[in-house]
Amino acid sequence: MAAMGQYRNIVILTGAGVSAESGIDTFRAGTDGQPSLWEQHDVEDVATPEGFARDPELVQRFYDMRRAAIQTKLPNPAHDALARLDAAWGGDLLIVTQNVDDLHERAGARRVLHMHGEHLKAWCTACDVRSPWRGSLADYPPCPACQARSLRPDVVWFGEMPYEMNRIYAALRRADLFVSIGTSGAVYPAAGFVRDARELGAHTLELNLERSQGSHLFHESRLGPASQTVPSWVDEVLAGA
Ligand code: BV8
Repeated sequence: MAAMGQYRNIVILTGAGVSAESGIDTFRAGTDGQPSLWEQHDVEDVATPEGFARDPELVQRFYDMRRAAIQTKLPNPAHDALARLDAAWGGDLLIVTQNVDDLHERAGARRVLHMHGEHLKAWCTACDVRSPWRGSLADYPPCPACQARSLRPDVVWFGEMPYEMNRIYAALRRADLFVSIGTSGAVYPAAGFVRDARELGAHTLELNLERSQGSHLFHESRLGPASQTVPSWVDEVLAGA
């Protein structure tokens, strides 16, 4: 097992920036000029229950397009490094991801929690069962469990409760290191975790392409692309730095 330097229990929060170099669009345009999701779609229309009730076809197509797109992408060195850390780390480690892609898992990470749901799952609003799903939902296929044509993306929209909040706060209470990677710090409650971790005594580190809305809350911020900053940080922490 890895040398255990000054840290034992780690919570890592990831956002769209960790998947950007895999070719998955982030939500908010950064300075890198990449297209961003919320520039092309109004959040209210495609990422809220109200938007889904108003125009379900629009929302289903928005998620169908993204669900198909992620299946053509590959993990990048940031995902690979986090998987390597997960495999080697003897203490507690939890990767809390805001992302709905499966690139952490495809890189080999095991201790992953999708607080905003997953593209590759469908949630039946008739029987509440969640099923693995890779295809389209816009043509209203039957739920594998109850056959009702009531499937929606298993994704947490604005105004909906993120998943496993108790498990996340329990991990934050035990953490002595909190690392935030590739997130703008724009959306709560995820954006508040750094404040919670800090108040609970953890060291807080941000790895991001540019300063985020929460940068001032971190003990330390390292700027650069995740494919570079994450592997070098993982090497450091495995060396017991
Ligand atoms: C809730 C899934 C109650 C869907 C998403 C007023 C004040 C405070 C809060 C609120 C408020 N009004 C409303 C709220 C609550 C609301 C909220 O926070 N709104 C914001 C807009 C103010 N939140 C909610 O509704 C949440 N639910 O609050 O329930 C509750 C409260 C407490 C406890 C329990 C329950 C639910 C929000 C979930 C919405 N769903 N995603 C989908 O994917 O389609 S949100 C989505 O945007 C992401 O999941 C993520 O959470 C969020 C932010 O995105 P990021 O991942 O940060 O991506 P972004 O593009 O913004 O930034 C990318 C970053 O990466 C940038 O900083 C960039 O510089 C960097 N980067 C880019 N390239 C690279 C890079 N970094 C490194 N390397 C690179 N190569």
